[in-house]
Amino acid sequence: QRTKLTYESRANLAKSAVAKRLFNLMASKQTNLCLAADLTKADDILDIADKCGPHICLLKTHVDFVEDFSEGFITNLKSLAKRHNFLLMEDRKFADIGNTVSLQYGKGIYKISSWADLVTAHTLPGRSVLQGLKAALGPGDASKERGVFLLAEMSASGNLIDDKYKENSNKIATEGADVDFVAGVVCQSSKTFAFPGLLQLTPGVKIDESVDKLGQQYQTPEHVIQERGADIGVVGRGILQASNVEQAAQTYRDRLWAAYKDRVAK
Ligand code: 5BU
Repeated sequence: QRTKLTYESRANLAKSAVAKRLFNLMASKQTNLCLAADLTKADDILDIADKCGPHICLLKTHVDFVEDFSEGFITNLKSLAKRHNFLLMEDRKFADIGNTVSLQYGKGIYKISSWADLVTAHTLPGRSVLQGLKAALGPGDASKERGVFLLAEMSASGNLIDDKYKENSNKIATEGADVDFVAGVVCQSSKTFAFPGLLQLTPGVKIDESVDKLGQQYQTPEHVIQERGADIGVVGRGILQASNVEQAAQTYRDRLWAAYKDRVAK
């Protein structure tokens, strides 16, 4: 069973080079916390990345709501990622035809493929979404340094994803010529996929409060790791709105990691 294996043993099973890197980073840094840095000012994102950097394996962005985006912001974010040893994920949720996602990934103001180690994509368009994203990287080995998390479930209440969609998403993640480009799956349940070389990323994590006003549904760190099979827990407002963000990051890190240690020990 996937959830019983350690991150270091699963690194050897990963087909994606970025997934392998992330599994190893998590094991050596002892963290399975992803920070959702959902702030609208570049300096505020850099500040929180610096404060929480020592506690996270991954920093997740939504660059399209950063009001003062610049190349300098990306340069600084990349240097923080290097200094504190975490990867960058742009949660772009690509969902168009191959040619369009290729342009959205590689071009425009954000040039996402030039800096984001990982991106997210919907499986709604089918396999061509992977082919399109890969095409933005050009020929050669560039895709080895980049990876995609495919969405198989969402934490929003009333979302339209059903069992058939989940099953087909899982097939796209595990079968076919582009599986070396898939680092993991964004989902809410361990039953969504079985392959241990993929990472399960689960958003909707908070110590208290079970919902927000706009349909977000939360689970505790222990619940997502032990009952829902998450490998990485995504925390945004649970940390961002704390009076001491550094301390909150430490708390989430400790609780997510302890839950993982418990899971593999049982
Ligand atoms: P929160 O502040 O912890 O609720 O932020 C959660 C983040 O995860 C936010 O950036 C969302 O865009 C993201 N997310 C999510 O909440 N639920 C999902 O199913 C997916 C992404 Br996919």
